[in-house]
Amino acid sequence: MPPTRPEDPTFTIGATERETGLSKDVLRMWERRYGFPRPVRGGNGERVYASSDVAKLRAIKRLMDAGVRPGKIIALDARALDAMADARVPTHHAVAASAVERDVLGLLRRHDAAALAALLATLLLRQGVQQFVQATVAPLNRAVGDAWMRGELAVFEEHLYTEQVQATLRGALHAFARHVGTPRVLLTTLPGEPHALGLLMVEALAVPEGAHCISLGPQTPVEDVRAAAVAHRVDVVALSFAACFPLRQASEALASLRAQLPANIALWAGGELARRLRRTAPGVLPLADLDATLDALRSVRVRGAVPVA
Ligand code: B12
Repeated sequence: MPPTRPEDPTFTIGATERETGLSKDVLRMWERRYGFPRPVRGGNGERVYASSDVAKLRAIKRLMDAGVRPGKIIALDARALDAMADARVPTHHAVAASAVERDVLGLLRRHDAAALAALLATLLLRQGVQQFVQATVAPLNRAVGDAWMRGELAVFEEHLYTEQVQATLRGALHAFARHVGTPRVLLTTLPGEPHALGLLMVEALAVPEGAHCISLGPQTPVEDVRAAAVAHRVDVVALSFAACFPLRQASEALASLRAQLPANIALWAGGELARRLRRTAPGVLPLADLDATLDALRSVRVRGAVPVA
């Protein structure tokens, strides 16, 4: 472990927990089990962590979030961990698209919120809301997520990105306020799923297709989703699940909701996890990407019937 320099910031166990997302118990348990991290003791015998250890712990946590077991990587040095994170980030971007990504990531790192808001608004006006969601926001989400995964973006920078995109989409939707339309779509996520951008992306796709959307925002208990669906007389309940949401929890919650919902209300499940829901949720329509979502919405207009499963 590189020697710590006196000017290097040090972290208490509380600060290390906040910085890394790893609980105090896990930090103490790893220290005992793996001999890492190796805090020194402060004047009162409290643990004091070096910034290099905290950086390595963050890299380990990012890989854990992508499904890697800590025991397999804890002995690796920070460089090897970053290389492993890089290897997990698929290089799937066409050259053209990366110009916008480079600009947005640059503005996020320069903390230039005003220029970011202006760029997003310009792209939306140039492309129109549906194209903006599909051709700009979807790839940007991946670029921002991958940059966070590689430790190239801080959590607060990712948060700024989310807020700016949400503000841009909400601005467009509010400029188009409509109080009727079909199908009537209830949008939300279940408890434990904080990713709410997908809901707004679907709403921005659906409203221009004539749908009337009621968004409850993230984390609504299953029982309340049923009650809201009945109260708002909706045709569709549309839920979003990011890749990191536990599959079994999603399948069980969807099955329970399907059983509680009146049969005439369709249940759509979207988000990256939907790719893995195909076999596990009868009576639920998994829609993993935006093209499939648009097809489902357009088929309502063409066939006058809501696709159910
Ligand atoms: C912004 C963001 C956050 C924000 C969300 C803020 C907010 N208000 O929404 C915050 C900071 C809360 C967050 C938290 C976390 N995040 Co996050 N997040 C993202 C990010 C960058 C972008 C936006 C997003 O919400 N995407 C999720 C949806 C919109 O995208 P999608 O699943 O691909 O869905 C697509 C389609 O299916 C469709 N769609 C989406 N929803 C729906 C719904 C319906 C009905 C339909 C029809 C279609 C549809 O739209 C999308 C178009 O591309 C993504 C990166 C990415 N690649 O998307 C990471 C990402 C999803 N997060 C990730 C992780 C790991 C986390 C954390 C666990 C990190 C942590 N340790 O704390 C926590 C989650 C904690 C928890 N309790 O679950 C990982 C998941 C990796 C994995 N394979 O498991 C990702 C992919 C980043 C990465 N590259 O590693 N995150």
